[in-house]
Amino acid sequence: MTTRIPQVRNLVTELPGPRSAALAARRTAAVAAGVGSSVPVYAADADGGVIVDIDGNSLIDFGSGIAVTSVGASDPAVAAAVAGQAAHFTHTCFMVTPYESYVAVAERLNALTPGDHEKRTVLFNSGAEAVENAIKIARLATGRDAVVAFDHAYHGRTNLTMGLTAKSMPYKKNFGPFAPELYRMPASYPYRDPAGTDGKQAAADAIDRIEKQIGADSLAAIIIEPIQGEGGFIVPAPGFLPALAEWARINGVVFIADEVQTGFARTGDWFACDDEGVVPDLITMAKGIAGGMPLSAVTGRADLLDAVHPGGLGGTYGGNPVACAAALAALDVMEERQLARRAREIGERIVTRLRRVADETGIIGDLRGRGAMIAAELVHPGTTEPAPEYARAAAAAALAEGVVILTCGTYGNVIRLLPPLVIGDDLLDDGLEVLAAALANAL
Ligand code: PLZ
Repeated sequence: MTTRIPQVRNLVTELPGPRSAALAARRTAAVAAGVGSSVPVYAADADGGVIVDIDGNSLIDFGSGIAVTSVGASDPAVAAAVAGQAAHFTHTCFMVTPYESYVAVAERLNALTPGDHEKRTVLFNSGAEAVENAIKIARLATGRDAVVAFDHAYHGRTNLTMGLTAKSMPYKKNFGPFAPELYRMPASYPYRDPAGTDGKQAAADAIDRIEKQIGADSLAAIIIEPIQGEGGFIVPAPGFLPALAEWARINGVVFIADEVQTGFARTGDWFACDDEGVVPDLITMAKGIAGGMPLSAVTGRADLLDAVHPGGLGGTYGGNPVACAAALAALDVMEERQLARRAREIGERIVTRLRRVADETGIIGDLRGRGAMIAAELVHPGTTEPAPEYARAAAAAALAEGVVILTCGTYGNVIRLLPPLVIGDDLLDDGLEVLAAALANAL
């Protein structure tokens, strides 16, 4: 693999360096305090598995901008597609003067997503917008109102999606009131919930509650992340998703898989649903779809999407032509470089290294995930008591050594790894050594 930027970790200042520190001061005076940043260094360049900051430090990227830059942050084919499209037209609005790339992206998504039934696609800008629209479509198509989401869920920050998101701080607190007819059900969280280790039983419990508290004939949709992302990379027990999907099918409830974080080769398949052969009625996608350009999509059953009256779906920027060009290029890169297979190799390397850390330190209560979406849930040794302070300390220590690590989890105690799928083994191993030492020192 050729990269523009040398694929090495190299610190030339303390972090943050002087230029980043100066920008932080400007930022405080200009940018709303409500927007946080995990890392206090400012980016100048990024390529492959490396982010270069404005002080000249080269950091290893284990976050991909929250699972976005799977093909790298400046893949040459994506960059050329963006520049090529921008040189012709940056925007016309698909609702005014349509263009081919939107149609081509829809064709690609219809073919790539699970199931060989007739499908349609509609494009938007953000993950939250895709989720909002999936719910709109499900409600219109079923004529029902209620929507079920799950414990530990994350679906976005707009009003409807905030309501679907489980965690109060920082996402929801004091931002209400939230939309009505949203119901929350227990998820399958095998590590924390013994009942959740039997996927079929966990689904039966959720279904029983749905039937008692809502009634199937009032329920428009069930929305679920096949692996819960922000909630802590929670992989449901086998059988949970298929049982929910099957119940939804029998009861005319729209089963929506939110694959915004799990999609596009990240988990070692095109989509996380592929693992158990689950075929959602609708699937929401964003993040990895377009090599870093803002684009999102709802793809699903043609009868559901085509139930909406002409003009009922849209938005000024949805399916922007520059983003569509980037998506077509990024999808080619994923196919040509077999990034789904690479995701599995990356995951195995990560798990092998972190398994040793688990044995040596006792602070990893659960090591889980799939493909290049791996997390370590940190606990006080010998207990299952969440240790968010270890997660914070380990992420900070790794950053000080030049490795960007994200945390997540309902309890804030999860270290998550989402490296670009184009990262090389040497860089990956170097980053893992840094993380291993940071975890060992967190105790
Ligand atoms: N659905 C499953 O993971 C976004 C959010 C980070 P947007 N996750 C990262 C943050 O703190 O804002 C996400 C997701 C799932 C929906 C979304 C929302 O996607 O593109 O951020 O709107």
